[in-house]
Amino acid sequence: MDYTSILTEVRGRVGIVTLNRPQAMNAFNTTMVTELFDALEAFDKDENIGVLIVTGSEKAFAAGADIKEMAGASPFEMITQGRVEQWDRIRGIKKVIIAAVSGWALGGGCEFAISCDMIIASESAKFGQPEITIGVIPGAGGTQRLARLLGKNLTMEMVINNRTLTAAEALHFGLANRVVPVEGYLDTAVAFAEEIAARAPLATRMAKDAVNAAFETTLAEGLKAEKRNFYPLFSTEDQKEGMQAFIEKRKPNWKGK
Ligand code: DAK
Repeated sequence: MDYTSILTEVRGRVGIVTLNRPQAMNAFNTTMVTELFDALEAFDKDENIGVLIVTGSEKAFAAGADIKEMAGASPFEMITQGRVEQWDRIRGIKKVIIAAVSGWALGGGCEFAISCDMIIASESAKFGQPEITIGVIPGAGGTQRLARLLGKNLTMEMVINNRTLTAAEALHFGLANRVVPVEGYLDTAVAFAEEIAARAPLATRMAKDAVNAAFETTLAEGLKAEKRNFYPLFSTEDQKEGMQAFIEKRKPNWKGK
């Protein structure tokens, strides 16, 4: 594919999308958003890929939506240009997505990172929702996802008073899974992704779906969603192989069937 605002790369069973608008701190313009989700969906369909990574540069994961593109928009344009539908495409990705975040993850950049399944942060990563400073509020899920991840009070501070979280704070509050040195942060994320890509693919997919259900529904409905994903795995070759391998004290050989 000929992308203009992202780069794509495959390392082993890991598909990597790199946001690539260095002149604008990787701010999301319409083209970059479309390309990002097109690339993620293509990797999601690719049988040779097990896990997806989205990253930016050392300096900026993404500094939010492109303010220059958005500044003159009318409410009608904001709605009809399909922006909401575009951002929602992340919810359709079945494979695990890891955000490898270094530098600024602001506004839509922070919202995108927390829409992924896990975050590997470099020591320089900074997470924030500065929309209030330009007269708006988060529009890509920030108020909802941050509140679920961090609780009400810290989310209020971030959204209302532009509190930025350092990488160490993000780790402390459970936003980041790991904080690693800036040098080689992407390599660390790839190694982490490879570990996940080597696991039973169907179980991994069902696990992601079940955990996500916890953010969408009540406990009772979430427990039902978990059961709906648990029992069908007993019809897979991988379940038989995984349990037999345990009994025979050997490594399982996953088929994704
Ligand atoms: N948009 C456009 N350009 C940006 C940008 C952005 N968000 N962030 C940085 N740039 C540009 C700068 O304008 C500058 O361009 P030139 O002046 O060189 O042409 C270049 O990138 C370098 O930036 P700085 O000179 O400012 O670099 P610094 O190191 O001094 O500062 C910074 C870095 C990231 C702290 C700073 O640039 C900054 O504060 N940027 C803005 C951060 C921000 O306010 N982000 C929130 C944007 S609002 C929606 C979905 C999503 C959204 C909305 C709706 N729907 C589904 C409906 C999301 C909204 C947002 O994210």
